[in-house]
This record gives sequence, structure tokens and C-alpha cells, in this order.
Amino acid sequence: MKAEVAAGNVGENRAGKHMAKNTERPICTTCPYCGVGCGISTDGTSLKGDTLHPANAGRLCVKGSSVLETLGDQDRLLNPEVEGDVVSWDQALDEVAGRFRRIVDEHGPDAVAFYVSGQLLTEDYYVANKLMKGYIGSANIDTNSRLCMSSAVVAHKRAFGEDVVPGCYEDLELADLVILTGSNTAWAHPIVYQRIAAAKQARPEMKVVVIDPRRTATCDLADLHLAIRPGQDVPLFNGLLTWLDDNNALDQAYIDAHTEGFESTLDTARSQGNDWASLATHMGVSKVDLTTFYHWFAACDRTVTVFSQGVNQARNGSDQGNAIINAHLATGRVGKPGASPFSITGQPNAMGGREVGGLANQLAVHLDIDNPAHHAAVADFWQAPALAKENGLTAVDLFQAVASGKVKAVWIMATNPVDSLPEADKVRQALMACDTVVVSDCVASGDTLACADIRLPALGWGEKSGMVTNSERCMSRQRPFVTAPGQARADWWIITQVAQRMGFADAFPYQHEHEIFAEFSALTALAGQFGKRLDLTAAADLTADQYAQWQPQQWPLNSGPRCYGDGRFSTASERARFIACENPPVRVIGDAFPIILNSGRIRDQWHTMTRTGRAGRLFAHLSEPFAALHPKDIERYRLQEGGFVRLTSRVGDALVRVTRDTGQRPGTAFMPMHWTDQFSRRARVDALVPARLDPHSGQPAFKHTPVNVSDWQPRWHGWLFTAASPPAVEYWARVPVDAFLQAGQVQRYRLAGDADLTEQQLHDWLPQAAQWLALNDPATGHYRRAALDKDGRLLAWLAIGETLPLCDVDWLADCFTQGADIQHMTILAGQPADAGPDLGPVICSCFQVRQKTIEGAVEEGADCVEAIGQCCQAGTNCGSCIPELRGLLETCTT
Ligand SMILES: Nc1nc2c(c(=O)[nH]1)N[C@H]1C(S)=C(S)[C@@H](COP(=O)(O)OP(=O)(O)OC[C@H]3O[C@@H](n4cnc5c(=O)[nH]c(N)nc54)[C@H](O)[C@@H]3O)O[C@H]1N2
Ligand SMILES: Nc1nc2c(c(=O)[nH]1)N[C@H]1C(S)=C(S)[C@@H](COP(=O)(O)OP(=O)(O)OC[C@H]3O[C@@H](n4cnc5c(=O)[nH]c(N)nc54)[C@H](O)[C@@H]3O)O[C@H]1N2
Ligand code: SF4
Ligand SMILES: [Mo]
Repeated sequence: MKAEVAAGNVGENRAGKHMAKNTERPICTTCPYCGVGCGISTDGTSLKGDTLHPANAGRLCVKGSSVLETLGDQDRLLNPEVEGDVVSWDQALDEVAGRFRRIVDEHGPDAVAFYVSGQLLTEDYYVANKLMKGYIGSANIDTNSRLCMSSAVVAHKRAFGEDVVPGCYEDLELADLVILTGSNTAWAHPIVYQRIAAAKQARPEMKVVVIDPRRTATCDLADLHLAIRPGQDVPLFNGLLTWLDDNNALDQAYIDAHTEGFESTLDTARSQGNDWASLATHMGVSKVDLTTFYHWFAACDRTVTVFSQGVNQARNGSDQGNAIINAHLATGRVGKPGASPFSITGQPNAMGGREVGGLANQLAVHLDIDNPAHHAAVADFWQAPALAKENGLTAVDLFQAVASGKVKAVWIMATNPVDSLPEADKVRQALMACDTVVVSDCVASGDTLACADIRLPALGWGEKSGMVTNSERCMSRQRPFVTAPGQARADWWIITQVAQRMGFADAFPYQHEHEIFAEFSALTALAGQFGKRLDLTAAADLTADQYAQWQPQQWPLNSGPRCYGDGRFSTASERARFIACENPPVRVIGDAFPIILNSGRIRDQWHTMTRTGRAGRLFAHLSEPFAALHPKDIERYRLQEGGFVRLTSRVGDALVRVTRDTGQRPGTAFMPMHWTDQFSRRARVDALVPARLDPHSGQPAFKHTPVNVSDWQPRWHGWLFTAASPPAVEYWARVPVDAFLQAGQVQRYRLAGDADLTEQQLHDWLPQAAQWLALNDPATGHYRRAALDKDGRLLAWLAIGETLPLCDVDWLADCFTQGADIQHMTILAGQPADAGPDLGPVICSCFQVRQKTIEGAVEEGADCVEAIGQCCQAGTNCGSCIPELRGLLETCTT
């Protein structure tokens, strides 16, 4: 049986099995996951938080602290491939350059496109943008930041005249009021959450307000949770503006001196009235809660409003961002210690991509394509022959242009659009029909890779080298510490090689990433000429050695940690702009699709799971795709808790498990965005999401999809452990088991199906084996099989029944990892002879502590998170499970 406390690998995490090289002394690098941008110190076999990094001061969350477990050669893309054949780099690069050149020559530059990602490094991003906009001559380069940050970019540009985040993390610690809206900080930005939690512990009078239609783990920190109806953020913040005016809480001197457009913005806000009771009803909250929030905002000069995807990913995401910024401008709370609006970034280099101009409607260094002076300056700096003159296609439009044949070649780098774009099935069809699809990725299998004509193996985290910028504009280095597997190469190198082969060798002469960074830094001088704050000119002459030694620094370089604190903005008038935000039209929920489907992140998975999906430990928290619904809806739609639900929308369908969640608003459901066709039969949430876009940013409304739900009752259920592909059944979901057979890594599949099964089928699901064990129990309708090699080692295990066969999946996983000594009857039973009680799901991933153990600790008197930690270690490493521990404390003690 797996020890309840798995000692030894915490804080000192194990490296992946095929780690090629360890460093002699620890190096400092930056976490590959979220935009908090934590520093990591590692020698290749163990890691810890970098105590000197300003973002995390030594802390790491569960994803960061388990990152070494996701490295290794298994399922890596090792060689360039053209139409399925392994080729040399020369052949692959010639092929890409040749095809792009030919299409540009025949159909013009707008017939090709790049689709890139906030997981590229700044240097990769810079050369991709320079090649497409400056040399190929089209602005058809867009990025997954379109799905993530583009509404915040619009909001910043409209309000401040530049895409600048004015505040910094320290503001969260200095604030008297922290508002977290559309942000599940506890799970998506855990170290930011921990910094707020620590500040609140030190100053309990500090208030936290969470605005989110569902009750999330983040709410455990909240003094007030406003569970607004989905999409009601503009009315909420318009109401706030009106309230501030009614209660003389505006900073009129600041408004007069530093802003414009206030009167018309206030008029628009006022048009919804100030009958707080009916407004509260409209928003779906109580009047007391609404006015408490307004009181607190009025009272606290030091207020930070953190916003993320619940704000950005909406039909009116840009306005939602501006409605927040309006309230901050109206109270003079921008860029001051403890007082700012704060859009936090998702990906490790979402911010870096915005700096270099990775979006189709940016030029570079915060300049605009359609501004002739900006255009002339960049064309001159780059000596670019064909600098694009018009904005290019934004992500959703870009893939529609691929579908219509207007775009004939697309190069996708470091993103997985077949899973992450709305109407994802159509994206897949478009790519399958496209002339040339090039995909640069690290892994060998993926839903987008399956559509590629040319696959290029890229370096991944731990191998690649370059710069990333986090949410607070802090630039840190990612440094390599393992040898690249196979033929994998840096993205910047691949792009530069293609540029050279397309005839642009003079403009892409780089030998080392630091040369690219220095050029980009020099280019920011132009930003300064046009009154922008982006300033890296101090790094323009950086030597290779200085680049190697780079310590985390915020831009503008050699400036304070905040921007705009003096009330002078990046607009021509130096005044910030209020933006009048109309309330969204009232949404009529039709009978056909009565539930509003929300989607987002879970604690231990990253996006499309190409990395976190390699570590079995990260599935302990939530192991299957699910839709969370309120118990009333489970009853109303005759679903079953733990059963299966088929979701259908106007554009697609999905089949997942039902989770009961009293924190859901009735009439809504939540699905994680993570499961792809690599991990489940049909659980891609974006197959359901229609392409409804914010008109200013082009960002899709991922959070509010009308769906229908119906119960699905399979005729049989099962478990299958195998290294082979999953069987073709109606439902399967897989979890990697930390064991490798010759055929590959063992996977644990949860199965369910409708069709009759024959003995032969069951047999075919298992691999060739020297020995077989079988047990058929017609009384229970259960069939169990085990396949063993000649030495008695387990190769595969299967149990099928009309009800889900009982077994201890963790013990079975251990049977695979620990090899021999298998007792035949026990193995068929799927649990040890001396099976202990079921301890429930793992809550603390670091120490593998299960729910019942934690509840036991509470029953024995542990009355706070720290006491639970002392009893059973839960929550004492990365702290990511602390919100859940607080939840258990609450349920056990009430
Ligand atoms: N564990 C983990 N962490 C991650 C990532 C990951 O994949 N896994 N990805 C990273 C990336 S790229 C990003 S962009 C960030 C995203 O970080 P977050 O934005 O915090 O994450 P989400 O879960 O997408 O959505 C946040 C919340 O918005 C709420 N919401 C939905 N509709 C509304 C609404 O109408 N109004 C309001 N106010 N709220 C609403 C949802 O209920 C959800 O709780 O996370 C980053 N961190
Ligand atoms: N329904 C719904 N959809 C969403 C969202 C949502 O909340 N709901 N959120 C949206 C948001 S905010 C985001 S950011 C996107 C994320 O969605 P994606 O960007 O599609 O997700 P990832 O899994 O991060 O894809 C990264 C890919 O790049 C590969 N990769 C990793 N590192 C490198 C590298 O260094 N070089 C190269 N070449 N490849 C690399 C990985 O193996 C993986 O295949 O999803 C969006 N889609
Ligand atoms: S909060 Fe976690 S995932 Fe985000 S950067 Fe820090 S360690 Fe990485
Ligand atoms: Mo994101």
C-alpha cells in the first residue's frame, strides 16, 4: 500500500527518469508555468524556490515544485518530420522556407500566418514577429494571448495610452482592500494568493473581496464573496462609479488634473440608476453585500483590483477591464503604493509577447501598425523592406481564414489550438484541409500535432534559454540545465534558420539569444521617442556575460517598481482616459441551452496537459474530466452525482463526469479546460464553445457558453491499466502511472460503455502476454483479467462490470511500479489482502495526504491549517492545498 506520507521527494523533487545532465552547482531559472514568474533554483535532480527572486522569495506551488517530474525524453518529439518521414534539419528547414516562399510569391504575404504563444521566450517571439511583419510583409502573426490577455491590452491602451500594468506584487501586501475579480488566484496564481494570505494574516484588518459567479478555493480568503450572475461585471463597476459620486468619494482633484472623459463615463454609468436593491437583484447578489463592497471601496485609499480571465474572456471583456480601471481613476488609485488596477498574466511570458508585439494588431515595443510615424521608425530600425501596413488576422479569424483557404500555410509554435480555440472541432477540420501546417512543439503526440504536415522538435523548459516577463513587468531568465533530447532546437534558432532560407539572412544573423535580446532592448528606444514607458535601453549593449548573469529586473529598467504614480500617462495629452462602458444586453436563456457553461483551470493541471499530464501525482487532486453543477440542477436535469453528463451546445458536445458543487450558481456549470483527446474520449471543452468575440479585442467569451445537459447511463464500467492505446469505447479518461514497460508508460483508464462486450474484445484490449489470470463472476457481472510476463511481472490489468468494479487504483499502480511478487488472487481482486479503509481523495499532492486522514486530524483537535500540518504534514510544503484544508476545517467543525 502506498505510504500515506510519501517521504523524500518534497522540496527536493526527483528528476524525470531520462534526465541527461545535472549541473555542477545550482542554477537560477524561472518557473515554466504561470505568470507569477517564480524563481527556481535547481541542480537538475532537485529544486527549490529561489529565495532571492522578488516574485516568490523561495516559495513554490505544487506545479512549480513538481516540474522536474515532467521532464524526460518519453513522448518527446526528437526529430524533424516532413509528411511523416524523419528528415534532417536542413531538409525540414528548406521545406518550410520553400513552401512559405512559394505561397507568398503566388498568393501574396497574407496567404501565410504564424500562430504563436506566451510560452515562447522573448527572443523567440521577437524574431517570429520581425520575420512575419517586417520581412514576409504580413501582420498575420497572432498568439494564444489573444485568448488570454487581449481584452486587458485593449483596456490598458484605451485608458493609459499604452499596454502597461501600473502596479506590482508588493501593492497586494500594502493594500487595505484587495479585490480579486474573475480570478481563481488560489489555483491559478498560487504564490500571489499566498502573498495576499500572508499579508492578511499579518494585518487581519485588511479586507479581501472575491467577485466570481462560483465559490472557488480563493473565496476561503474572502471577507466578502460577490457571487454575481455571469457577465455582470460592468453593471457592478458602473454601479460603483455612481455610488462613489453619490457618496462624495471621488478624487475630483485627480480627475481634473490627470484624466479626461469622466463626465460622459459617469453619465453612462448613471443611466443604469442607483436603486441599489434592484441593481443587486439584477446582479444576483444581496443589497447588503453590494453596498458593503461599495463602502469598502470608498473607504480604502489603498485598494488593488486584481483581474483575470473571468473579466477578459467575455463578450465585453475590454469594457469589463475599463469599468474596473474607471473606478481606480475616479479615486486616483493608479500606480501608487498599495493602489492600482492589476491585470495578472497567465502564461510565463504573456507579458514578454506583448512587449515584442506578438499580437496581430501591434507592431513592436508598444507601437502601432496603423500609426505612420511608428511604422516609419520601426521600418527604419529594422531596415525592413516590407513592413506590414495593416493589422493582421486575430486568432479566431485567422483559423477561419485557414478554413476558407485564404491562408494556405500556418506555422503554429508552442500552443495547441485544436484544444484551446473556440469551435475547436472546426479548427481541427481547417488544419486537416490546409495545404501546409507546420507545428513546432516539444512533445510527440498532441491534437494539433496530429494535423501537422511538418513537425519541428523544439527545446522545452530546462533546455531552452532566454527571457520571460511576469505580471509585474519583472524580466527573469530561463536557464538551461539539461541536455536537449534528440535533435530538438531552440525556437529562435528554428525561426531564424527559416528566415535565412527565405532570403533574409542579413536581418537574422543571430548566433546567440543574447544578441536578439540586445537588439530588442535597443528597439525600445523608439518606444521612448513616442512617449511610451517600455524602456529596456539600458540593456541595449548587454554582453553575453551580462546576459548570463542577468538578475530579475522590472521595466522600465532603472526606474521604480510602479508606473503612472505621478498621474502622467502615455497618451498624447498625458491624461488617462475614462471609457464609458455600456451595460451588456440582458441575456435570454432559451430552453434549448438552459445552462451557462463556465470553463477554466484546476489546481494541479496546466492547459492541455502536455506537461503536467506526464506526472501521475498531479492527477491525485482531480483525475477525470468533469462538469460541476449545483445539486438543484443535478436533480432538475435528472443527473447523478458521480455519473456521466453529456453536454451539448450550438457547436459541439462533450461527455464527462458529474461533480456536485454547492458553490456553483444554479443554472451554471463549470468544466476544466485541460482534458484533450489525448487524455479522454470526448472532454474538450472548446468543442462546445462558440466563437463569440469581444468586438474590440477579438478575445473569445470562454466563460459563458449556453449548453444543455443530459444524463448518460452506461451499461458497463471498468478499469484498465495498460501501456497500449485506449479501446474505442464511449468513455475513457486516462492517468499516467509512474511505470514504464517496453511498450511505453502504463496508463490507468477509467472506462464506460453502452455496447455489448464480448470475451474476445476484452482479450484484444490486453497486450500479448506469457501468463494470464482471469476471473468471471456472473453473479455480479464482473470480469477481471491480468496479463503477466514470464517473470510474473504485471503488464496489464482489466476489470469490467455492470457497476464499477471495486479496486484500489493506487495499490494497483504500485504493483506496476514495484514489479514482481504478485499474488494471483490478490491481483485479480485489485486490492491488497489487508486492505485498509478507503481514505478518500488526495488533498495534499506533495505529501499524498488523503481527505479522511485530514478529517481525522481535525477530529483529534487540529483547529487550524498549521495544526493539521503538524499532525499529518498536509499543506506544509507548497501550500497549494491550504484553501481545501480550510474548507475541510469548516465542514468538519460546522
Ligand atoms: N493551475 C493552473 N494555473 C494556471 C493555468 C493553468 O492552466 N493551470 N494557466 C495560466 C493561464 S494561461 C491563465 S490565463 C491564468 C488564468 O487564471 P484565472 O483567470 O484565475 O483562471 P480561470 O479558472 O480561467 O478563471 C477565473 C475565474 O473566472 C470566473 N468567472 C467566470 N465568469 C465570470 C464572470 O462573469 N465574472 C467574474 N468576475 N468571474 C467570472 C470563473 O468562475 C473562474 O473561477 O491561470 C494561469 N495559471
Ligand atoms: N474553454 C476555455 N478555453 C481556453 C481558456 C479557458 O479558460 N477556457 N483559456 C485560454 C487561455 S487563457 C490560454 S493561455 C490558452 C492555452 O492554451 P494552449 O496554448 O493551446 O495550451 P498549452 O497546453 O499551454 O499549449 C502549449 C503547447 O506548446 C508546447 N510547448 C511547451 N513549451 C514549448 C516551447 O518552448 N516551444 C515549443 N515550440 N512548444 C512548446 C506544449 O507541449 C503544448 O503543446 O487556452 C485558452 N483556451
Ligand atoms: S505560482 Fe506556481 S506555477 Fe506560478 S510561477 Fe509560481 S511556482 Fe510556478
Ligand atoms: Mo492564459
